[in-house]
Amino acid sequence: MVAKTLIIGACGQIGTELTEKLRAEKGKENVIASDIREGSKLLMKSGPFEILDATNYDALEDVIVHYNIDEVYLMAAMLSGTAEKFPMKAWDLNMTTLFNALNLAKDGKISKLFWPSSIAVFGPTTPKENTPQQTIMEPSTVYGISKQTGERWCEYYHKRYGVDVRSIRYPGLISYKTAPGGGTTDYAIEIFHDALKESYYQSFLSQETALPMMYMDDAIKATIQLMKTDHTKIKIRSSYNLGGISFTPKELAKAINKRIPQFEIDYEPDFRQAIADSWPSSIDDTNAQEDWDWKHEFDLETMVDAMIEGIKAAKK
Ligand code: AKB
Repeated sequence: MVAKTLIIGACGQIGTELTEKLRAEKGKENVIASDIREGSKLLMKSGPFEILDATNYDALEDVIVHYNIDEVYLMAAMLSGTAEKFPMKAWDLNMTTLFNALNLAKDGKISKLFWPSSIAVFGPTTPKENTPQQTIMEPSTVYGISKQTGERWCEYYHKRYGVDVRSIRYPGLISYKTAPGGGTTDYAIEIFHDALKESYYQSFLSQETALPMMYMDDAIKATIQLMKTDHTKIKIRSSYNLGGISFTPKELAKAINKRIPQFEIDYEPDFRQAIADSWPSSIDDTNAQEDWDWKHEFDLETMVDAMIEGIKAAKK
């Protein structure tokens, strides 16, 4: 029998594409999408959908029992930019949903849990280039603090209760199917939409701000690959570093200029500059490569092509 999957936060940037991919792989009736509010009609019609507030333990348990769920992808979170505006709300959402899922796993209600961490777990005292898996971690953002704390709890629940929890420290994720929600790396998505619409973009990060990034197809591939890996191979139960591409707004603008020659960019850094300055500029993901054969496919040029083609095709 195919294991039934629940995706929490299915209408978000990662959740939408993850739901689509898992439904294609496992059959639509085996993948239950859920979110606190309705999302795209396409996603809601392509299989079972539940309105679910995952901070509510009983409501989450009801859905899990009702559908006989085996594995959960907990993709609901408040991202870095928004979390700085609503610190307590972000802490509550990011931690309560994680504890609810970890406790349901501990009580045997589900057998496997995916929880996303982020490069935000690192801070200004972390080595910036090729940041290792294990290093100084003093995050200075609300979002980063919640992700680092979450990682410690994931490892604790695995060691103490045997919970099969798996996690990735996502870099900035670049996609065109769903708008991102309140992150610092969102400029790398907005730039494409504005370039195609008005040949101009005002960046909220400075031109030399290098950040680790990844095209969504690679991120979805990594997530599903990690969940399919035999549990004996998973050596890290906090969260795996994941590399991908690293570029600055200036380098991205140059790559877009090759395809849209009239495109122009200005730089007007806002409060998100301080967040970006506290994060690594590139990531060492040797552990993911060694433990579960991770390898990314998209580089800067192929990602730019995919974004421009994707946005154009979606408009037709
Ligand atoms: C954000 O910018 O907050 C996210 C992240 C790096 O986790 N995209």
